Amino acid sequence: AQDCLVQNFKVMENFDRLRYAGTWYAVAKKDPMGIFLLDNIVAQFSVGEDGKMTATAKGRVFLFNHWEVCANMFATFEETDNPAKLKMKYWGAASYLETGDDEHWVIDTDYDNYAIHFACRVVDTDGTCLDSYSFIFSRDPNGLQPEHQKIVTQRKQDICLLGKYRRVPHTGFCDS
Ligand code: DAO
Repeated sequence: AQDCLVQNFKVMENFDRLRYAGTWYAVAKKDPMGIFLLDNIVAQFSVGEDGKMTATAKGRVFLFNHWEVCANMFATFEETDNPAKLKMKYWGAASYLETGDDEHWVIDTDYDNYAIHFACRVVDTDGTCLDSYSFIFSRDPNGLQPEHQKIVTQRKQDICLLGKYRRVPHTGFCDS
Protein backbone atom coordinates (compact mmCIF):
# COMPACT_ATOMS: atom_id res chain seq x y z
CA ALA A 1 0.00 0.00 0.00
CA GLN A 2 0.99 3.57 -0.56
CA ASP A 3 1.58 5.97 2.31
CA CYS A 4 2.11 9.10 0.16
CA LEU A 5 4.72 10.35 2.62
CA VAL A 6 6.96 12.83 0.81
CA GLN A 7 10.03 11.54 2.62
CA ASN A 8 9.40 8.06 1.19
CA PHE A 9 9.13 9.16 -2.46
CA LYS A 10 11.78 7.44 -4.54
CA VAL A 11 13.90 9.71 -6.70
CA MET A 12 16.23 9.04 -9.61
CA GLU A 13 19.20 6.89 -8.59
CA ASN A 14 22.68 8.15 -9.45
CA PHE A 15 21.19 11.31 -10.94
CA ASP A 16 23.56 12.71 -13.58
CA ARG A 17 23.25 16.50 -14.05
CA LEU A 18 25.29 16.43 -17.24
CA ARG A 19 22.92 14.01 -18.93
CA TYR A 20 19.89 15.99 -17.63
CA ALA A 21 21.24 19.20 -19.19
CA GLY A 22 19.72 20.64 -22.33
CA THR A 23 16.19 21.46 -23.37
CA TRP A 24 13.09 19.94 -21.79
CA TYR A 25 9.53 20.72 -22.89
CA ALA A 26 6.86 20.51 -20.19
CA VAL A 27 4.12 18.35 -21.70
CA ALA A 28 2.04 18.04 -18.52
CA LYS A 29 1.90 19.91 -15.23
CA LYS A 30 0.37 19.49 -11.82
CA ASP A 31 -0.18 23.02 -10.56
CA PRO A 32 0.61 24.37 -7.11
CA MET A 33 -1.71 26.73 -5.24
CA GLY A 34 -1.38 30.09 -6.95
CA ILE A 35 -0.40 28.73 -10.38
CA PHE A 36 2.28 30.71 -12.20
CA LEU A 37 3.42 29.07 -15.47
CA LEU A 38 0.46 28.20 -17.71
CA ASP A 39 1.72 26.73 -20.97
CA ASN A 40 4.46 26.90 -23.59
CA ILE A 41 6.83 25.96 -20.76
CA VAL A 42 10.36 25.15 -21.90
CA ALA A 43 13.29 24.72 -19.52
CA GLN A 44 16.94 24.69 -20.45
CA PHE A 45 19.34 23.19 -17.92
CA SER A 46 23.11 23.77 -17.95
CA VAL A 47 26.02 22.62 -15.84
CA GLY A 48 28.80 25.16 -15.32
CA GLU A 49 32.52 24.55 -15.12
CA ASP A 50 32.08 24.59 -11.34
CA GLY A 51 29.72 21.64 -11.71
CA LYS A 52 26.70 23.66 -10.58
CA MET A 53 23.41 23.33 -12.38
CA THR A 54 21.50 26.41 -13.56
CA ALA A 55 18.40 26.79 -15.71
CA THR A 56 16.51 29.26 -17.79
CA ALA A 57 12.84 28.73 -18.44
CA LYS A 58 10.14 30.34 -20.50
CA GLY A 59 6.40 30.07 -20.23
CA ARG A 60 3.18 31.93 -20.69
CA VAL A 61 1.85 33.56 -17.52
CA PHE A 62 -1.00 35.87 -16.57
CA LEU A 63 0.01 38.93 -14.61
CA PHE A 64 -2.56 40.59 -12.39
CA ASN A 65 -5.04 38.01 -13.75
CA HIS A 66 -5.38 39.40 -17.25
CA TRP A 67 -2.09 40.62 -18.74
CA GLU A 68 -0.74 37.72 -20.77
CA VAL A 69 3.07 37.65 -21.15
CA CYS A 70 5.89 35.29 -21.79
CA ALA A 71 7.97 35.01 -18.61
CA ASN A 72 11.73 34.57 -18.84
CA MET A 73 12.90 32.89 -15.68
CA PHE A 74 16.27 31.98 -14.19
CA ALA A 75 17.13 29.36 -11.61
CA THR A 76 20.16 28.20 -9.65
CA PHE A 77 20.40 24.87 -7.87
CA GLU A 78 22.10 23.79 -4.67
CA GLU A 79 22.92 20.20 -4.02
CA THR A 80 21.82 18.16 -1.03
CA ASP A 81 23.06 14.77 0.17
CA ASN A 82 20.85 13.20 -2.50
CA PRO A 83 21.97 14.16 -6.04
CA ALA A 84 18.37 13.97 -7.38
CA LYS A 85 17.02 16.29 -4.64
CA LEU A 86 18.11 19.81 -5.47
CA LYS A 87 17.16 23.14 -3.92
CA MET A 88 16.10 25.71 -6.50
CA LYS A 89 16.14 29.49 -6.27
CA TYR A 90 14.25 31.20 -9.07
CA TRP A 91 13.53 34.71 -10.25
CA GLY A 92 12.29 36.50 -13.34
CA ALA A 93 14.04 38.64 -15.92
CA ALA A 94 11.49 41.33 -15.03
CA SER A 95 10.87 42.46 -11.47
CA TYR A 96 7.09 41.88 -11.62
CA LEU A 97 7.61 38.12 -12.11
CA GLU A 98 7.53 35.56 -9.31
CA THR A 99 10.60 34.69 -7.24
CA GLY A 100 10.97 31.76 -4.92
CA ASP A 101 12.79 28.97 -3.20
CA ASP A 102 11.57 25.48 -4.08
CA GLU A 103 12.66 21.89 -4.07
CA HIS A 104 13.57 20.36 -7.44
CA TRP A 105 13.37 16.62 -7.25
CA VAL A 106 13.98 14.42 -10.25
CA ILE A 107 11.73 11.42 -9.67
CA ASP A 108 12.79 9.55 -12.79
CA THR A 109 14.37 10.22 -16.17
CA ASP A 110 15.96 8.31 -19.03
CA TYR A 111 17.73 11.59 -19.98
CA ASP A 112 16.90 11.16 -23.69
CA ASN A 113 13.09 11.16 -23.69
CA TYR A 114 11.28 11.85 -20.43
CA ALA A 115 11.74 13.30 -16.96
CA ILE A 116 9.38 13.53 -13.99
CA HIS A 117 10.00 16.56 -11.79
CA PHE A 118 8.43 17.08 -8.36
CA ALA A 119 8.45 19.90 -5.83
CA CYS A 120 6.63 19.89 -2.51
CA ARG A 121 6.19 23.40 -1.14
CA VAL A 122 4.32 22.53 2.03
CA VAL A 123 4.54 19.21 3.86
CA ASP A 124 1.42 18.53 5.93
CA THR A 125 1.65 17.53 9.60
CA ASP A 126 1.00 13.91 8.60
CA GLY A 127 3.99 13.93 6.21
CA THR A 128 1.97 14.00 2.96
CA CYS A 129 2.31 16.96 0.62
CA LEU A 130 -0.16 19.82 1.03
CA ASP A 131 1.06 21.99 -1.86
CA SER A 132 3.07 20.51 -4.69
CA TYR A 133 3.77 21.05 -8.33
CA SER A 134 5.24 18.73 -10.89
CA PHE A 135 6.36 18.92 -14.48
CA ILE A 136 6.38 16.02 -16.92
CA PHE A 137 9.21 16.90 -19.27
CA SER A 138 9.84 15.58 -22.76
CA ARG A 139 12.78 16.13 -25.07
CA ASP A 140 10.15 16.32 -27.84
CA PRO A 141 7.62 19.21 -27.73
CA ASN A 142 5.08 16.92 -29.42
CA GLY A 143 4.93 14.66 -26.40
CA LEU A 144 6.01 11.24 -25.20
CA GLN A 145 6.08 7.89 -26.93
CA PRO A 146 3.61 5.31 -25.51
CA GLU A 147 6.41 3.28 -23.89
CA HIS A 148 7.62 6.35 -21.98
CA GLN A 149 4.08 7.48 -21.16
CA LYS A 150 3.59 4.13 -19.45
CA ILE A 151 6.55 4.76 -17.14
CA VAL A 152 5.40 8.34 -16.48
CA THR A 153 1.91 7.14 -15.51
CA GLN A 154 3.45 4.69 -13.03
CA ARG A 155 5.62 7.43 -11.50
CA LYS A 156 2.64 9.82 -11.20
CA GLN A 157 0.98 7.09 -9.17
CA ASP A 158 4.15 6.55 -7.08
CA ILE A 159 4.07 10.22 -6.00
CA CYS A 160 0.30 10.16 -5.39
CA LEU A 161 -0.49 12.63 -8.18
CA LEU A 162 -2.17 10.40 -10.74
CA GLY A 163 -5.08 12.30 -12.31
CA LYS A 164 -3.86 15.68 -11.04
CA TYR A 165 -2.05 16.77 -14.19
CA ARG A 166 -3.18 18.88 -17.12
CA ARG A 167 -1.68 18.89 -20.58
CA VAL A 168 0.70 21.79 -21.34
CA PRO A 169 0.19 23.04 -24.93
CA HIS A 170 3.04 24.35 -27.07
CA THR A 171 1.62 26.88 -29.49
CA GLY A 172 4.76 28.92 -30.16
CA PHE A 173 3.60 31.78 -27.91
CA CYS A 174 7.05 32.11 -26.32
CA ASP A 175 9.13 31.41 -29.44
CA SER A 176 11.45 33.96 -31.10
O1 DAO B 1 4.37 27.42 -12.40
O2 DAO B 1 3.04 27.42 -10.77
C1 DAO B 1 4.19 27.32 -11.19
C2 DAO B 1 5.34 27.03 -10.26
C3 DAO B 1 6.65 27.03 -10.95
C4 DAO B 1 7.63 28.04 -10.42
C5 DAO B 1 9.04 27.90 -10.94
C6 DAO B 1 9.27 28.52 -12.27
C7 DAO B 1 10.64 28.97 -12.67
C8 DAO B 1 11.78 28.01 -12.67
C9 DAO B 1 11.75 26.92 -13.69
C10 DAO B 1 12.99 26.10 -13.72
C11 DAO B 1 12.78 24.72 -14.23
C12 DAO B 1 11.80 23.87 -13.51
